[in-house]
Amino acid sequence: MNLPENLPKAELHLHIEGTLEPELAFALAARNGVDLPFADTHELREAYRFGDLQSFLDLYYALMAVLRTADDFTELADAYLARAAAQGVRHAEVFFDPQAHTARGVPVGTVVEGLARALERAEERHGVTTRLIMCFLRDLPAESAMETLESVRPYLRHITGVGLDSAEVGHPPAKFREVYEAAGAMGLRKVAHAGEEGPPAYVREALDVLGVERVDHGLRAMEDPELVERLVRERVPLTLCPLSNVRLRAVDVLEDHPLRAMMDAGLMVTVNSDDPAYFGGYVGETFHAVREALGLTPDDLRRLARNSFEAAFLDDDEALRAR
Ligand code: ES4
Ligand code: ZN
Repeated sequence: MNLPENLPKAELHLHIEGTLEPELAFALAARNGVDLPFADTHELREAYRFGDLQSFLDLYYALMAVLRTADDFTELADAYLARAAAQGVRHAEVFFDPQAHTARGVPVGTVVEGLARALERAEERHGVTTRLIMCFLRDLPAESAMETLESVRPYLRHITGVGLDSAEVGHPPAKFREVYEAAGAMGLRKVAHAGEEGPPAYVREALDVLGVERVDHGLRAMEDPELVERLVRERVPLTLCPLSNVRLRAVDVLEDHPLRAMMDAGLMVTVNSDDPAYFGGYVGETFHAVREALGLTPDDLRRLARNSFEAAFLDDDEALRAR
């Protein structure tokens, strides 16, 4: 069906580990002999009542224990790409968290090669072009991020950029100044989560200290009119994740989400799913939900889709072909 929410679009804020559905988690647990602290998928879904970012992250890191082999990562990414393609995604920029896996004894090469296998065949299989972005866990020391960056040198052909995620408050972007400088010197593009739970100052720092080209979330920028003006003037893309913001209690209900106000302010915003297995919807469902809750028009949805291709790490001719 040609629903307005299924129009061609790019997804720019998607954690591949956040696409781990309960059914796949249990299948991989059985295959890999991993014990999950939940009896079944129903009991696991019952645990998806989050109070804030940290309560989500605790479950997100715990469930990753089932991801062990390159095939596991390939299967995970393939399942996401198939679902995304069915909802109109033509281009996906996929985040992964190398440190969450190396800390469990899974080599970074296993993760990258497993994901890359799925991503590289996605254009042929699903009609989706892809990029891979490695995120540093900001609640770990900057030294660990630097070691992680060094460790992917053999796999750089698979990796387009770096990002920054996990627990935001107390871990300002400036903590990673040197890591981002080194990433830039390696030819990597730069994004960072900022202004999800953290203050507007973190958004400024991500721009000024890290030199990011896009801001992931950026929700709390709305508290600072001068910052909004700058983001508009510089056309800095913000990758919003409205369902995530509701589930992690950054906004009370979707009807209160500032997406519409941000569009009206002239901000370059995109709509994304973040961790769709946990937050109640992939990008098609997300477009549908914001359309209903905020009364977005077909024109608004087309603008969001256009923004997503403009903000993507694609050349102009690639972006045109993807649309
Ligand atoms: C995340 Cl929603 C969110 N925020 C920060 N870090 C994350 N990692 C995965 N999902
Ligand atoms: Zn995120």
